[in-house]
Amino acid sequence: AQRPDPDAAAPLPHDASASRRSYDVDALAEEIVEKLTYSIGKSPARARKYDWLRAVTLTVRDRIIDHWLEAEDARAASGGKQVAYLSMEFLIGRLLRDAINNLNLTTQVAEALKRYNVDLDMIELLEPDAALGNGGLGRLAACFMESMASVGVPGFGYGIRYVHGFFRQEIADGAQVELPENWLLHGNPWEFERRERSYEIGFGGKVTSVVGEPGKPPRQLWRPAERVLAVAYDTPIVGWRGAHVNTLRLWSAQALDPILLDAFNSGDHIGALVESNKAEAITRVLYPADSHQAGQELRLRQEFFFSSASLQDIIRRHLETNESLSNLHDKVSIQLNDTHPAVSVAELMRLLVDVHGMEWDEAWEITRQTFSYTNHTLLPEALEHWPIHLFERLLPRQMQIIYAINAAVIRQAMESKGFDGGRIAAISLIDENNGRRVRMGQLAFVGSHAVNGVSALHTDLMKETVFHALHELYPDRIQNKTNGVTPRRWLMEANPGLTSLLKETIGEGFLDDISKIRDVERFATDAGFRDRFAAVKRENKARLADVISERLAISVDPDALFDIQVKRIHEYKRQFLNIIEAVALYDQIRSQPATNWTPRVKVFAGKAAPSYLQAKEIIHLANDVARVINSDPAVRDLLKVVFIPNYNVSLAEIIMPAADISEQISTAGLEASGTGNMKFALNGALTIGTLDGANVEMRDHIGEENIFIFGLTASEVAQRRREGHSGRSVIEGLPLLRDALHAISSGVFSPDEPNRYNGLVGNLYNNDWWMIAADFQSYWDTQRRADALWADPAEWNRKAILNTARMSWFSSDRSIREYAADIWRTGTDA
Ligand code: B1N
Repeated sequence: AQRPDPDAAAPLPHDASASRRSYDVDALAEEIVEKLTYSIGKSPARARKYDWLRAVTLTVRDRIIDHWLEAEDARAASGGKQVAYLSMEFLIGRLLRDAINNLNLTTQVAEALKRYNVDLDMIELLEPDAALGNGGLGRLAACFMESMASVGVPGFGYGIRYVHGFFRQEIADGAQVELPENWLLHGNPWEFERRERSYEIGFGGKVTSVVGEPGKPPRQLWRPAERVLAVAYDTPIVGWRGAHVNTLRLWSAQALDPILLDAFNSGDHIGALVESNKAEAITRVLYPADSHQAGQELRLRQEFFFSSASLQDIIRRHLETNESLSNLHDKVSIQLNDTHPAVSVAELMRLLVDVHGMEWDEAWEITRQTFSYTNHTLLPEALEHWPIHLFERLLPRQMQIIYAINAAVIRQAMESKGFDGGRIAAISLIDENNGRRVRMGQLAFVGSHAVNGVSALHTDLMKETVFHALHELYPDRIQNKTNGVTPRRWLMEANPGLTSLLKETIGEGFLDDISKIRDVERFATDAGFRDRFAAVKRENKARLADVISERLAISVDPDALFDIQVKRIHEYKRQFLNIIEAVALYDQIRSQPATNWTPRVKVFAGKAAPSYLQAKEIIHLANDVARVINSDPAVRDLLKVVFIPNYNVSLAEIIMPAADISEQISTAGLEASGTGNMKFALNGALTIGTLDGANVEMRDHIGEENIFIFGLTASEVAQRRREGHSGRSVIEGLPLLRDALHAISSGVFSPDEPNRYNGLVGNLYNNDWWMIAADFQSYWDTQRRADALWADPAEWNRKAILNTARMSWFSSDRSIREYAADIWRTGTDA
C-alpha cells in the first residue's frame, strides 16, 4: 500500500469561531479596502473597476474559506463516504453573485461598496463567465456542484482547467465567427493552485510482464514513453446559507521538464520547448462539439489525463485515512458524467491490480461498486468509440485490461443468459463492424453498479435502444434520474423581482425548501397578485429589450409576446422549424394586414459547433430572416426576429426571466432531457414543446392545460422513419409551409446569394429526417392557440403563475437527493 504523504500536515482541528470573519457592513467595508491596499497594492482613489472586483472577490472568498476548512475537518473526522463527480465540463458562469447570495451577504456587500461610490451590480458584471463546457451537460455538472453543497453531500468535482473555454461567438454578415475565449486573462481569484497535489500521467510506451511471487500470475508493468504532470487547482463551491463548501478540483497539464536544456544549450531554442508545449496542449482548449464525437488523439489524451489524475488523487486521499483499498467503494462513489471519463474503469483496474497489487476479481468487484455512469445522449454520432490502433498506441495497458473485461463479460453472458451471435456483438466492448473500435458506453456500463438516464423518456429509450442487450444481461442496473436546475442561480439570482414578490406573498420558506413555492398556487386567481406578477415579467422583458438594443441596435417592445429559443444550434433541436414559422407568419401578416395579429418578438441565441455546417446555415438563416423582417415597414411592430450573439450562462440569466414562451421543440426522442426548459418554466414562461425529454414530466407536474404540447411522439417518429417518411407530399399539401420554404430557397432572405438555403430546404423535401415538415401544421396551430391565450392576459398570467408554482420538483436539489439515496448511498443533511 502507498505510504502516507510525509508532507501532509497532521489534521488539526480548525477553530472556526476564532477566525470567522464578520458579516457586518463596517467590517466588510474595511476589509475590502484592506484587500485593495495590501493584496492588490492600490489606494481606493486609484483603484480601477477590476481592482474593486478583485478586492470584493477576495473579501467574500475569505468567508467561504472559513466554511471550507470546517467542512474538510468534519469530513476527515467522520470518515464518511464522499462523492467524486468526474466531468469533462463544468459550465460555471460567474461565481461572485452566487457566492454572495449563498452567504446571504447581498445587502451588506452592496452597502459596504456604496460607501466608496461603487455599485455591486456593475462590479459583478465585470467577472468573466467561466465557460468550461458546451451546454446542458456542463451546466448540469455546475448545478449539481451547487446543489451538493446546498443539501450536504460531501464531494469533489473533478475536471479540466481549460485555458480557453468555449469560444466567443460573433455574427459577421449574418454568419457565425468563432473567436478565442480567454477567461484567465486577469487571473482567477477563486482558484488555489495545489502544487502538492500533482500526479504523473503516462502515455504510450510498452507493457512488460514481470514474474511474480511463486504461485502468483506475472504482474504487468506499463512503461509509458511520455509523462506529463497534472497539477490541481481548487475552487470552493459554497452551498445555500454557507452550510457546506465542496471543492471543484480542475487539472492543469505541465511538462515534467519545462525546458530541454541539452537542446537549448546547443542553440535549438524552439526544440527546447517542444515537450512543454506538447504537455500543456492537453488542457489548452475545450472541444466545442456537444453532439459529435471529436475523434482526435488530443481528445482521448484529455479524457485519460483527467481520469487518471482524479483516480490517483482519490486513491491517495483514501490511503491517508485507510489501511488498504479493499474498502474504497465504502468511502467513495465515482460518478462518470457521460462516457468522457469512461476510460477510468480500465485505469482504476490498472491502479488497483498493477500498482497496488490487488487480485483481479477483488479489484473488479470494487471497481464496479465504486463507479456509476450517467448517459446524456442516444444520438449515434455522439456515442464515443475509439479506433483500437489509436487506443492501443496511447494506452497499451488499459487496452489489455479492456480485452480482459470484455472476455469476462461475454463469458458470463453466454453462461448465465445463453447469449450468442447478435446479442454478444451488441454487448461487446469492441465494435467489430466499423474498423474495430472500443465502445466507451459499453465500458462505462459494465464497469458501473448503476447506470442512469436523465429523464423518464430518455431512460426508457436507453433500455429499448443502445443498451437493449446490456439491459437484458443486467436488468437492475439502469435507473432514471431526471435532471434539475439550481433555484438559487436560476430563480433567486436571475430573477430578484420575482423572488421579492414571492417572499412578500408566501414568506421566505421556499428559499430553504423550494417545494414550498407551491403555496403561491392559490394566488393564481388573485387579480392583484396576477398584476404584480405581470409587472415583474414586464420589467424583466424591459431589461432584455435594453440588452437587445445595446448589442444589436434593434428596438423591441416589452409589451409584445417574447417567444424565445436559446440553446445549442442543432438540427434535432429544430431552430429551423421555428424560423420557418416566423417566415410563414411574416407572409400572413403582409397578405392579411387587417387581421388582429399578436405582436411577437422571436428571440434566438446559441452557438454551432465550428465544423457543423448545417447548424451554421441555420444561424445564417435566422440572421438573414431577421434583417429582412425587421426592416420591412409592412410588418410594423407585429413581428421582430432577433439573434443575440454569444449565448452563455450570464446571458441566459437575463433571458430566462424575460420569456413569455419557451420553445422546446426537438424531434421527439432526441433531446435526452433539456434543462433550459426547466429554467424558463420556473420563471413563469409557458412552454411550447414536443413530448420529448423532461418536457413529458414537466407536463405531468404543471398540468397539460398549462403547457402547449404539439407534434409527433417518439414512437410515432420511429414509425415514420421505418416507413420511409419524406417531406415532399406533406409540403405539397400545405401551402403555408410550401410558400415559406419557397421564399427561403428562392433567395428572398439572401438576395446576395439566392441559392444559399437550397440544401437546407432540399433536405425537407427529400428526407425530412427531423420531422420538420411532418410537425409543421401542428406547431403552427399551437402557436395560434398561444396567440389566442395572449389576448386574455388574466388567463395567461394565471397559467404562468401555475408554472412557477409547480416546477419545484425540477430543482437539482431533488436530483441530487435521488442520486445520494439510490446510487451513491451517501447521506444528506436534509
Ligand atoms: O445533456 C444535458 C441534457 O439536458 C441534454 O438533453 C443533452 O443533449 C445534453 C458530447 C454532450 N448530451 N450529450 C452532451 C456534451 C459534450 C460532448 O462533448 C456530448 N450533452 C448532452 C444534461 O443531461
